[in-house]
Amino acid sequence: MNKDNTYRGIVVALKANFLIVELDNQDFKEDCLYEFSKKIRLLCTRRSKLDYKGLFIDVGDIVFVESIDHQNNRGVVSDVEPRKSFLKRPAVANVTLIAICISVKEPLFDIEQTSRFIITAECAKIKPIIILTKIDLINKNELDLYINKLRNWGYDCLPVSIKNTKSIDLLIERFRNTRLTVLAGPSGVGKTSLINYLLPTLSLATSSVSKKLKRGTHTTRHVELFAIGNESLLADTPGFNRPEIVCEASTFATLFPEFRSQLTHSKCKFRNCLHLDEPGCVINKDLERYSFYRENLEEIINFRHPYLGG
Ligand SMILES: Nc1nc2c(ncn2[C@@H]2O[C@H](COP(=O)(O)OP(=O)(O)OP(=O)(O)O)[C@@H](O)[C@H]2O)c(=O)[nH]1
Ligand SMILES: [Mg+2]
Ligand SMILES: [Zn+2]
Repeated sequence: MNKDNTYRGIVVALKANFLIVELDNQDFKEDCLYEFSKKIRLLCTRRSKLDYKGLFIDVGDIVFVESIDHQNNRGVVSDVEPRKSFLKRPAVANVTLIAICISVKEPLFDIEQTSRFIITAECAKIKPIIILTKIDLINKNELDLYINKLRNWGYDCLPVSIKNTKSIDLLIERFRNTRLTVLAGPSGVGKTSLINYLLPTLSLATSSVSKKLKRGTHTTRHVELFAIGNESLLADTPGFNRPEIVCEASTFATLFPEFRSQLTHSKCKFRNCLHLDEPGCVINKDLERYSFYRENLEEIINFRHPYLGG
C-alpha cells in the first residue's frame, strides 16, 4: 500500500463490467490483518476518469486499486500503468511469452493456420514458442516430420501429450520462470487440458473436438490468468481458427525467421525488394512457407491499394 491507500495489482480476468484484480504480494506485507499464503483477488469497478482519458484496460494490465472493501473483496481501479507489450487477439497486455499450441491431429496440423499464429506473435514482437500437442495420436516418425518442419521455419518446438505427462513437466520450469505466458492457438488443441494438468485444483471446462469436423467447439470463452509460481502467470485463452495478418508489405518478410537469416547473409539487389519476382532477389523461393508469404503479401498489397490489385 502506498500513502494514498492504493494497491498495485494485475488484471487477471474481465467479467461483464468488472475487472478481477490480483494484488501484488509485497504491497500487503505492511498490513498485519492478513496472512498472505495466497494472493488476494478483488472484484473491481473502474473510475470513470479512466474512460475520459481513453484508457482501455485488458487482462494483463498493471493497475492501481483504491477504496478496498476487504470484507467483500471489492475495490475500484483508479489508474493503469503503461503497457510493455500488447497482444491484440487474444487481447492480453504485458505478455512476455506466447506459447502457441498446435495439435498434430484432431484438429490436424495446418501450415497456414500455424503460420498465422506465429506471425501474430512476431508482429507483436513477443517471442513465441510452439507447443505441439496430442502427440500420443501419431507415431515417432510422424512427429519427427513436424519437428523438422518447424525447425526449418526457424522454431524449436516442445512436443507434449496429457497422456504422457513427462513431456509436460519440462514445460513447467519454463512457465515458472516467465512473468506472463499466454497459451494461444486454435480451438480444441488442448490449451485448457494442459492448464488443468499443470494446475489440477482448477478443473477448468474442456470438451472433446467435434467428431464430424475434427475441430474444437470453442469451450473457453474468456481470457484468464492463473498463478503458476510466485511471480509467474499463465493465461488460458479462447481458441480461434484464423488469426488476421495486419502488417506492412515492406516488413512482412522480416516476420519469417527463415527469410530473416537469408537476408542477414546476403542482400537483394533492390533495397525495397518485396521478394516477389524482382531481379537479384536472394530469397529462396523453394522454402516451404514461400507460397504462404507470397499469397499473403499479395493480399496485404491489394488490401492497401485495391485499385492496383489485379
Ligand atoms: N489424445 C489427446 N487428447 C487431448 C490431449 N490434450 C487435450 N485433449 C483433448 O482435446 C479436447 C479439447 O481440449 P481442450 O483443452 O478443451 O482444448 P482447448 O484448446 O482449450 O479448446 P478451446 O477452449 O475451445 O480453445 C478434449 O477432449 C481433451 O481431452 C492430448 O494430449 N491427447
Ligand atoms: Mg479451452
Ligand atoms: Zn528480395
